[in-house]
Amino acid sequence: MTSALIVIDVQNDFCPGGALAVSGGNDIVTGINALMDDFSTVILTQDWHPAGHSSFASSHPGQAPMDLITMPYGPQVLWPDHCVQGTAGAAFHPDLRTDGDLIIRKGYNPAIDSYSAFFENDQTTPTGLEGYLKSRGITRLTMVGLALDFCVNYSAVDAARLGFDVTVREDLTRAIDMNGSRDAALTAMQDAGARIAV
Ligand code: VGL
Ligand code: ZN
Repeated sequence: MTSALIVIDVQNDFCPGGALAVSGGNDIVTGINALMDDFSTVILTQDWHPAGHSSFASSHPGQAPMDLITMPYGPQVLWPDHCVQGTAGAAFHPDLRTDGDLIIRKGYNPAIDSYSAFFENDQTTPTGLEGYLKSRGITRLTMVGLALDFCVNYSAVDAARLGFDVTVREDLTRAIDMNGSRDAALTAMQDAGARIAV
């Protein structure tokens, strides 16, 4: 089986000091860099929002970050402005190796958020990653990165549903963990058939 490492959203805004900082987000960089040596295919994802994105609380008068609203495609957590295209916050962590094969950007549609590396949050608009992997004969995926309970979770669940053999290296992730979202994510990923490894 041909394998790929998928490195999710290891960007400045998800690391301490960033706009949507995940506690300990920077601690996983060294381990991820080392793990890249074990894979012939490495794919990085990058959360990449236009200014004024509909997932930002600032785009919804009267709403605050972490509020939950209903969008035409379903429930959506509202976030602080983060990973705005071309800003320092959207850049990869400066120590992250970026010599991978493919960088896939997501969340650029102003009206739809995109946690998953495979589909936007409408769960139907593809990013193209499935085709990239399948056309290259890749069947097995290892996932690491940020945040465990959002973008890693949605990516792992979608990948398992698409038939990939998925392992999440939990030690190389960190979670936002709001309202039990970390535990819920671990359950969701396992229920979808992903393996949680440390
Ligand atoms: C993410 C919230 C908003 C993530 C991205 O990378 O997990 N979370 N945008
Ligand atoms: Zn985002």
